Amino acid sequence: MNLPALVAEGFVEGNFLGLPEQGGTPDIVILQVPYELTTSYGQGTALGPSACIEASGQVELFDPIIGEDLPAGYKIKTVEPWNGEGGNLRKQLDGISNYLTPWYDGKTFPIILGGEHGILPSIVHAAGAHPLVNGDFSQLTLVQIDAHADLRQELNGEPFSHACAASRAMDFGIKHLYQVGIRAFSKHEYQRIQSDDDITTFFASDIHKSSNSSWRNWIETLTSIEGPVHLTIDIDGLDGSLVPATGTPVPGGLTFWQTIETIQGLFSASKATVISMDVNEIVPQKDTPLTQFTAAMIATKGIIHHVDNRRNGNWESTSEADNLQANYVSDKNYFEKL
Ligand SMILES: [Mn+2]
Repeated sequence: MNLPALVAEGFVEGNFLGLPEQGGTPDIVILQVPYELTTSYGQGTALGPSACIEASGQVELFDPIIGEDLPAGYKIKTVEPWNGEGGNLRKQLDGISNYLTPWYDGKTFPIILGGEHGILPSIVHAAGAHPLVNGDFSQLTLVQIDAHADLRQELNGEPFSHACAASRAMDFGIKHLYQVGIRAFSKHEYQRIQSDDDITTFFASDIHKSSNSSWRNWIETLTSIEGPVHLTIDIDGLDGSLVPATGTPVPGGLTFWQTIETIQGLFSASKATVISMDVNEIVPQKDTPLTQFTAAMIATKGIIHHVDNRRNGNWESTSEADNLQANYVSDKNYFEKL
């Protein structure tokens, strides 16, 4: 990539948006999980997080939603990437979870860059440490933007494949799974979507019909969510033309603005607290940085709306964090024991 055209004074290479470090407890952390083990088609998700951070140097710091440049008085920290330790898949999943867990203290908003979607079970496990979840996963809602339902029980014998990410998240007994953009799924996944009361899916084929109200229903559904929420964005949920380098680009997905409206709708839900988000399946595009730049813009929108939530008092967990977190200690070897 060429030198950033928007280089601001104090631009720090390797930091998200080039923002310099500040001392003290960060308000927002950018976490990098360059994990790639089971990706079935394309390759390169391990290089995705760093490519996204490099591309973020081109993203504008100003957004009219908060009316000023980021960091807008908040501390945004880019954390060293997960080191890849493990030895086998389940130990790696534990390693990822242990890398993420300290940031789920209710004081900091984690934005996780992946890496293949197989990291989702580790994220959900780590989210158990958040004061609003406090080990009770039935409090936690998951909102998923994706092309694929990710509801397979296993793929090629592997239950922790990226194709099973949502299934493994459901295994924690979460409150509800909302999906949008879904357009690639097996017969079994379709049947589960139809029959499981804990799953609500908005198919891409419906949201793009100009004659029906599916899209408005989706946004209204988001604004009615209550309690702690994790937002997981598989960038292949966007139309393949926006993210052509991702592992499995699929035509007919969300437009960029539908993705932004989804983020906006969820963060503005008055009874929900978005405790974290991830942007995954990022693969560096060689000929143009479009794929990683799209991911960087989406992650930046998450920062903007989180800042907006803090200003509007919709980040309620902080005052309770010290009392509640002591009650629950997450198992550092959870996946290994499964
Ligand atoms: Mn996925």
